[in-house]
Amino acid sequence: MRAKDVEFEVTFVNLRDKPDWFLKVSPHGKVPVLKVDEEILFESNAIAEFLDETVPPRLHPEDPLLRAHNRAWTDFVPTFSGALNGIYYTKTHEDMEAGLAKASKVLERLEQAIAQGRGNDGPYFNGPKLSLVDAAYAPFLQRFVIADGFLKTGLLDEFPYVKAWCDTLMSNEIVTGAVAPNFLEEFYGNLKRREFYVATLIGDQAAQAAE
Ligand SMILES: N[C@@H](CCC(=O)N[C@@H](CS)C(=O)NCC(=O)O)C(=O)O
Repeated sequence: MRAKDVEFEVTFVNLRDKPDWFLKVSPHGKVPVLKVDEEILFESNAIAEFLDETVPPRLHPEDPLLRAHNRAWTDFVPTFSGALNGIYYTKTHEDMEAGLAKASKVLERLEQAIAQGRGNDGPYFNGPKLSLVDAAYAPFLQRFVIADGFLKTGLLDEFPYVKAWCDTLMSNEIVTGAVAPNFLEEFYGNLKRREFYVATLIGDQAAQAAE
C-alpha cells in the first residue's frame, strides 16, 4: 500500500494480547488482515495480489511467465523466513551456529535464483522497480539485518546477490518504514523476553535507545 501510495489506516496489534475485535475479524488470529469496506481479507499474498489487481501501479510483472516465476519465489518465503529466524530465534551460541549452517543452504538457492534465474541486473528482483516478490522478502531481511547487527555472522557476505538485493531493500524507506513506530523496542523486547542468545548481545544502551 505504501508503494502504491494508496490511502489507508493501519492498526498495529499486540500479538501477546490480541484484542477481541481482532480475533473476531482474523480467521487464524494472525496479522495481517485487510478490511476493504466491510470485507475482510487475510494472508499476506492474497492481500498483496488483491491490491495489485485493484490499485495501480502494477507491482507484479506484466508477463505471465515472469509472474509465475515471481509467485514461485514468493512461495519460497516461509522456507526463507524460517531459515533466517532459525539463526536468531535460538537460545545458545551452538544452536545459532546450527541455524546458520541450515540457512546457508536456503540462501544458496535464493542466490542462484537471483544470479541466474532473475534475468535482469537488479537492483530489485525484477529490475529497477520494487515488486511484490521484493515486498514479500523484505520484512524478514529487515529483522535479520537488525539481529545480525549484534550477532555479526557475516552470513549475507557469502551471498553477494542476496546481499546487494537486501541492501537495496533496506535503503528504501517505503520498505523499512512499514513497521510500527515502536518496532525496535518491541523487537528487542521480544528477543529478551524469549531469552534468545542474541538478546545477551543487545546492550542496555541499544534497548533504551529503542524505547
Ligand atoms: N501465512 C500468513 C502468516 C501470518 C503470520 O504468521 N503472522 C504472524 C506474525 S508475522 C502472527 O500473526 N502470529 C500471531 C500468532 O500466530 O498468534 C501470512 O502470510 O499472512
